[in-house]
Amino acid sequence: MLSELRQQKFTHLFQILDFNHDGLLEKTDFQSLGENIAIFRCLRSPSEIEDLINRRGREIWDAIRLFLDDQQSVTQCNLENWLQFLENITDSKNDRRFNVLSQKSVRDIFYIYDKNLDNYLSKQEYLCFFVSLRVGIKQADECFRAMDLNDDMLISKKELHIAITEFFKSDDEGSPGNLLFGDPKEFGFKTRSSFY
Ligand SMILES: [Ca+2]
Ligand SMILES: [Ca+2]
Ligand SMILES: [Ca+2]
Repeated sequence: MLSELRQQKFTHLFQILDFNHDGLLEKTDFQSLGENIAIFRCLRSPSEIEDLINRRGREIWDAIRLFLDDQQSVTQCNLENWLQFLENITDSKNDRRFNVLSQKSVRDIFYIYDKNLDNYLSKQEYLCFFVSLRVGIKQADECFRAMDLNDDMLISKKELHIAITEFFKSDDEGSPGNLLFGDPKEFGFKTRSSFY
């Protein structure tokens, strides 16, 4: 069973991914979010970064479909399915797979958002991450500071990896990584009309 905190975090992530806010994840949500990221990251086609964003969107969607139906006839994923999908990925029996995925996510996020290639995410680069995911930037400062564990005003790959692991695994209200995609409490479980 997922704890209430993890349900809240995963629901928040669902709302970010559900680009057209219809309460279902579909292939088009990942395509639209990919386009949005490319716009806010100021990518010009053709772009290898944009290709990676689109490829990852397809991979995540395919993984969801595969989990929900071996025949891949699934065309939609509701919140309940999404929570089951993440419960499975973050189950301790799948630790090795989770670790591979989290390392890959760190590499991808840096590939997309570390614009000046210094192997750190500056606050400005992190703001781009927030805006491209349409997370309210008024929380960005608090979230950035929470994840910047050594207070050097930069997020290292290690700090991001800790944050990703905490976001998906931690049941502790005080874990800084809970704030990776913004404060879930600001959005969590609100109705669609009050959410946007
Ligand atoms: Ca949708
Ligand atoms: Ca950088
Ligand atoms: Ca730091």
